[in-house]
Amino acid sequence: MAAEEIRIPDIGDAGDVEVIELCVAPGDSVSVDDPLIVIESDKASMEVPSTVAGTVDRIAVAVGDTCTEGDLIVVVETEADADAGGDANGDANGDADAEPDGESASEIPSPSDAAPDQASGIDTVIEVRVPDIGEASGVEVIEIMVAVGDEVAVDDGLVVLESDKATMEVPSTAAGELLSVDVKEGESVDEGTLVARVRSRDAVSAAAVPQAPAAAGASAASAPAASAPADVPSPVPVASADTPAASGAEVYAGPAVRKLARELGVDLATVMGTGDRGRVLKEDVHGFVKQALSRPTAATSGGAGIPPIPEVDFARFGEIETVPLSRVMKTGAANLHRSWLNLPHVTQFDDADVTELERFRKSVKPDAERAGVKLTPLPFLMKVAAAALTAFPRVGGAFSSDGEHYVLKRYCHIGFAVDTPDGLLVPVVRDVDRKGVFELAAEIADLSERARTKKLKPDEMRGGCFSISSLGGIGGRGFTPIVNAPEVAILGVSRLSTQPVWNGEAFVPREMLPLALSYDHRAINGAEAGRFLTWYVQALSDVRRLML
Ligand code: CAO
Repeated sequence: MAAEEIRIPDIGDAGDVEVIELCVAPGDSVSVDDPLIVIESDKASMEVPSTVAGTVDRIAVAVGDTCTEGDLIVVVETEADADAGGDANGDANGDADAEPDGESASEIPSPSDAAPDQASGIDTVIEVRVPDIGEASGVEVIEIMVAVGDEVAVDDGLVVLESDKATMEVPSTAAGELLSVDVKEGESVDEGTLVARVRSRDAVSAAAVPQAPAAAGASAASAPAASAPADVPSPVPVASADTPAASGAEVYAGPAVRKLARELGVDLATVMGTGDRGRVLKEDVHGFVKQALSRPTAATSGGAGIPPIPEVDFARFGEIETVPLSRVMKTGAANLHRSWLNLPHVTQFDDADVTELERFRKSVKPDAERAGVKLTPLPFLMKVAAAALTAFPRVGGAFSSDGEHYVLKRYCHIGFAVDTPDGLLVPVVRDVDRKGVFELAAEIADLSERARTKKLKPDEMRGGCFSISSLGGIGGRGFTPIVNAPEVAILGVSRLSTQPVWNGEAFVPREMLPLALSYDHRAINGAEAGRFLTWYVQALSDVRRLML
């Protein structure tokens, strides 16, 4: 028997980390790579796996403790001879001879454990690895954007990764010839996984992890195990599910809990966390499953007791083609369904007379063009919505999931639906109340362009108080949008048209904009929604009212 001390491994530049979960208890049997504890930094949470097999003798940390690299966390009794464990200090000092080495103690592979460089002369081979991808792990490679032999520039996308919550490109950290692509489509990768190798003649980018030419024997173990992912630029998240309710991204849970939820098919966003600051614990996931299983089920029912739509073999009726849905589309569909089922939706309609506003918009379009922005009605609709939300703060608030309280927000962030080839995305414009219309137009153009080219960051799709879905550029006379929960209301905008309007004496041609306000009837009642929409319509009809 030998007592092996397991310590916090190299965690790059993460600095102090908090212990947020203990995965084992004294007396538990553990195998190599079994998670012992979960630690969390500002950027990510990660499991610290056991580097040996044996029985947990002692746990040296508690939930909430702050630790750093090299701190003792667990003592494991092993059958092996004490020496066999080598450096049982988690190899914080980089002793590569030790059997349970520093790298295996970290879930993040060393950035420089590379194959020998084939380059000669002054060539440098740069390894491009999966950078810090937040809490996402086991993300799928959905697209290889380059081929061996390609010339790539710094920041050129090499591969596209997709997690539950986002799609992101991994950019090249060096310019040069692509020597290898080390991942395949469909493969699951984590932070630190080698993506590609680039032969670079340029100076090595600070972000890159160079493999020195002919540096045979260079100690791989001497490279900080987690520093490369922390050093390399963040991947460019390019799309994210339009996330109405708490998305997986917003759920506060450690990787072990996320893994358990994945295994059990539980959507973490629907689990109420009972841990500190609402953290979802394993017990919460188990309790959720237990409760779901004990619910009465009807043999003829689908989810929520709704009769399922029958499976049909369409091929019986003619030739068909099955097209896989993108992850964004799937997540979006689930979120829309969840909002539709959870929120009692009511939709209220009105037409705004935007004749004067349109005249004004057209008159300032040349100014906008000179300022480099295209001025559509949307930034005006957004700006006036911000004023309406200030006048009716409950419409931009949130209804607590326990039905006990209401959240009023002292900020005014408005999302807008963007139709992209990957599915519907809802980027959020921050502080709309504090921005001018030209500034809003520029932001709308930038966010929708980046939504369509997969360059949006997940954070740019969070934090909305209200959403606008504008189909005005496409057409249609009206539609009933689904609330982007946990927001309370969404405005559907259709195509404006010239209508004959009675002014008390005669019918006059006016530019009328059809609007539909869908709202969560639990959060606001019809009268409040009616007042909100009426206020909004009047303000659009005469924006001078905003000065009153
Ligand atoms: N009525 C008439 N014309 C309108 C209009 C309206 N309500 N809104 C916009 N237009 C015009 C614009 O002025 C522009 O005309 P010009 O090209 O002559 O200047 C044209 O329609 C195209 O506008 P746009 O779509 O490029 O720009 P936008 O600011 O109106 O919208 C965006 C941007 C990103 C919201 C839009 O491109 C989009 O993706 N819409 C789809 C949203 C969607 O899918 N919603 C449904 C979600 S399900 O609830």
